[in-house]
Amino acid sequence: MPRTLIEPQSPIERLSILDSEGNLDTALEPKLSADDLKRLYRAMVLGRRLDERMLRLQRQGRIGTFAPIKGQEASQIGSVFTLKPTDWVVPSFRETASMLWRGWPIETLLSLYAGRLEGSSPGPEQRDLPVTIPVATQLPHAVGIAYGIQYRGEDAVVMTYFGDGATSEGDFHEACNFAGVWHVPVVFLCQNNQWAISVPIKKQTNSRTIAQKAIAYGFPGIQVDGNDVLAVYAASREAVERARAGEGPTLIECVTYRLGVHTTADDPTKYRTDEEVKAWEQKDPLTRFRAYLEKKNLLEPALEEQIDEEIVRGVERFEAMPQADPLGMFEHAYAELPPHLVAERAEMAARLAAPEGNGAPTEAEPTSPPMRGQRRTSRWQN
Ligand SMILES: Cc1ncc(C[n+]2csc(CCOP(=O)(O)OP(=O)(O)O)c2C)c(N)n1
Repeated sequence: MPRTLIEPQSPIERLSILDSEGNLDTALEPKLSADDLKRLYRAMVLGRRLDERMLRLQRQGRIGTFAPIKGQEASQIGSVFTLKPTDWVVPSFRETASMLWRGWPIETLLSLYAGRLEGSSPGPEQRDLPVTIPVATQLPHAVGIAYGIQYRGEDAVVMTYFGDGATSEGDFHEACNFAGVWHVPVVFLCQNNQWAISVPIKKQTNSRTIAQKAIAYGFPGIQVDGNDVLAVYAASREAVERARAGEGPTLIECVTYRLGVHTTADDPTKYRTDEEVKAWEQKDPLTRFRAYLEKKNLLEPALEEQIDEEIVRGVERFEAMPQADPLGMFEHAYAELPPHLVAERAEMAARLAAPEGNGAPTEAEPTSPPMRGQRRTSRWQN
């Protein structure tokens, strides 16, 4: 029998509309109203300014570790902008700008990073899932929600976010596989920011693009300039319309860059060069879109001051909240706590109840044996 060629289902397009030199492809320019363009820019600036403020709050010890978004505002806002409130958003841990757009109050977002449960509770009408820390585990959840939408015949789509690193996880492939088989209304939005902590994209995949992985699962994939909000918007709108029309999933790869630290616990100077960062700073999504709006005379003079004021009010509301209850960490993971956690909770409750200074660790015998695989500390060894 001869060898024959099987054509893959679709080639991979790359979309760019407004490049970093300010060149605009007018044939591809989306028809957005002046009001929409201003709303897009405002949301990107809010994402950037809150991110900068959060970094300072973290350095002052007023919030804990978080993952900054600087450089990824166009990927997040260009995509989330295409959704209706009745659609679903399933984020990873770096979607502050998308979440703000979806109506998460600033104080609620901050409270997550201060250990408060509210930070993981969307409003009653909000069709959003909370931040997901385990990489890629949100993707099968997104497909499950999309399957539910299809099963009930609802008019809604799901947009789920993840990074380039997530595409190495089995969860990504399982989610894409079932999304393709079931033809469900889900948009996979990959923010390829070049690094998964210290692992560069070239060590993550040997594929030329992440977008092409969609072909294996039988649905369209597209690569876009993730720092070009117009391109992200155009590709997302197409994908969302397709999903809404019952034409199944799409994978969008936004090629972008994380300009800052992976999280506030990370030091990127250990693994990437200043030259690389500087080159990407030249492609900043905000500068580019600002120049585009300037030409259209759509820049609002006091916008940044208004946004900063909004952030100040949000931080004030956050700081007026009571402190998180440390015992809250024992809730919600297990219906019935395993014995070692019952012991830990009792120990912590005793420490919290002790008068100041008396809650320090003691060399006393532990109240429960270590779990299998748990490392023995000096306390266990006594
Ligand atoms: C299942 C799992 N493995 C490892 C980690 C530790 N971890 C946190 S973020 C991260 C890299 C994620 O990279 P990517 O998916 O590209 O997203 P980015 O942080 O670049 O936005 C890793 C390995 C984790 N949170 N979950």
